[in-house]
Parts: sequence; C-alpha cells; structure tokens
Amino acid sequence: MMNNLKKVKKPLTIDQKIKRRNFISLSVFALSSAAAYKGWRILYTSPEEATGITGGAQVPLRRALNKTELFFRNFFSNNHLVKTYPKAMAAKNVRQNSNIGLESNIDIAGWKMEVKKSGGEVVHITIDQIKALPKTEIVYDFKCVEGWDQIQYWGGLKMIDFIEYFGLAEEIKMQYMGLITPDGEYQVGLDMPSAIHPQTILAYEMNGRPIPHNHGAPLRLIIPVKYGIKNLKRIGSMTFSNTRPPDYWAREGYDYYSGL
Ligand SMILES: Nc1nc2c(c(=O)[nH]1)N[C@H]1C(S)=C(S)[C@@H](COP(=O)(O)O)O[C@H]1N2
Ligand SMILES: [Mo]
Repeated sequence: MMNNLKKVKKPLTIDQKIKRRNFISLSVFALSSAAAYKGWRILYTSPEEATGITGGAQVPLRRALNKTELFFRNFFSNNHLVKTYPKAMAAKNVRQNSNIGLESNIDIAGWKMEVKKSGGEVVHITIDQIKALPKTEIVYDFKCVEGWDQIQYWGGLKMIDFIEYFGLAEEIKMQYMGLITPDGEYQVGLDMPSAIHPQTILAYEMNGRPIPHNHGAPLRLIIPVKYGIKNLKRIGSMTFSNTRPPDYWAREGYDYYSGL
C-alpha cells in the first residue's frame, strides 16, 4: 500500500551524480563568467577620467575607489590611533626606499620650509624654530605599498602643534595639505584630517638622532595613518587648498588617499 502512495525515487548512480554535479558547476561557472564579462565590458567601455591629479582610471573604478576612501575616512576618525611599540623593538637598520627629490645636495643650515598661507602670505620656518618646540616621539610599524614594513622610531614636532604655534588655524579649515620637496620633484597631497591626525609629525630625528640625508634631512613627514608613499622626505614647502594638491604617486595611478 505504501508503495502505491509514494513514488520510489531510484537512487542516482555514481555516474549520474557526477554528471549532475558537473552540470550544476558548469552552469554556475557560465553564469558568473557572463556576469564578470559584462561587468568588465561596462568598466572597459566606460569613459576614462581626465588624467590630472589622479592617473587615468576608468570612471566607475575611480568612483569605487572614492567610495572606499569615504568609508576609510569615516572609519579612521581623529580618535583612531595607530598601534605603537616599545623603543627597543625599533629597527636599527632603517630601510630606505626611493629618493625622488633628494638627488641634489642640501645645505641643512640654510634650509627653510616655505609655508603658503591662505591670504597669500609666505612664511619661512627654520629647523631651529621647529626644534625649539616640544618634541613628540613615535615607534610604529611603517608600511610601504611595495610590500615591506618595519617598526621604526621617529621624533619631531607634532603637526597639530606646528599648526597651533605657527598660527595656521584658518589654513587647516581647508580640505587638503600639500607638501613638496625643495626641487619640486616629489609631491604629496593629504586630506586634512590625516594631515593633522594626532600621530602625524614633522620629523627631524630617526632613532634619536638627526635624520640622515637619504631619509629626508632636515625635515620629513611621518604620517602613520598612511602608506610610506605619503611620508614625504625633505620638505620644501607646505600649502593648503580645497582642491587636491599634486601628488607624485597618485599621478602614477596609485590611490590618492593611500590610508592604511
Ligand atoms: N622625497 C621623497 N620622499 C619619499 C619618497 C621619495 O622617493 N622621495 N619615497 C616614499 C616612499 S615610497 C617610502 S616607502 C618612504 C621611504 O622612506 P625611507 O626611505 O626613509 O624608508 O618615503 C617616501 N617619501
Ligand atoms: Mo614606499
């Protein structure tokens, strides 16, 4: 009686099972490939953004990049601090990367940082003026986009202290800070929240000693919330703006924000 009510399903043979599985996975593969191809076509045939501040990425891609940027900006609020380490953990042999803008000789004693204020006024600041102010030290994991990282120990003047001492409160109401080497060869653009993050410093010491030439003497940027590319060595000038300042690696196609 039971047999009449219930249609007995014959169990699938191993062979049939394999066939069925193959069919399912093939269909899934075909469908996702079609979707991927379509997505790629949309991206590929979409207009390229104008090459300028950022390299020529396809517009939707740039839109996506800008979305991630927004997410991270919100995520890394001013209160978020990068992890720090004891001094004993800092590398003795500090890695040294590219040296764009450091090729020419520099007269450390004669060096001055040029700060362009919003009213057009230009202020020149010496290394002694900067060293006269309270020093801040940090030991953290420096990360380069090329795939290396190292715990390093830097000392200098906190950017936010610098802003306060040199009366740049109006300037930091703008959206961006720009830094350029004295010869103009290497440039970095920073969103203001990162520039004035409590761990961002204008560094003049590495491992407790004046910064060596190839690491950016006499003054470089140490910005722990960003990848190495944003940590400009040998600062020549500082500007403030509401449009993105020139940025060496962004022009080469790297992410403008380059946050960790
Ligand atoms: N002026 C200048 N600053 C620069 C660079 C550069 O080529 N020129 N390279 C950047 C990159 S990619 C990294 S990883 C760090 C490396 O700093 P370091 O040489 O002290 O390790 O500096 C950054 N600042
Ligand atoms: Mo780097």
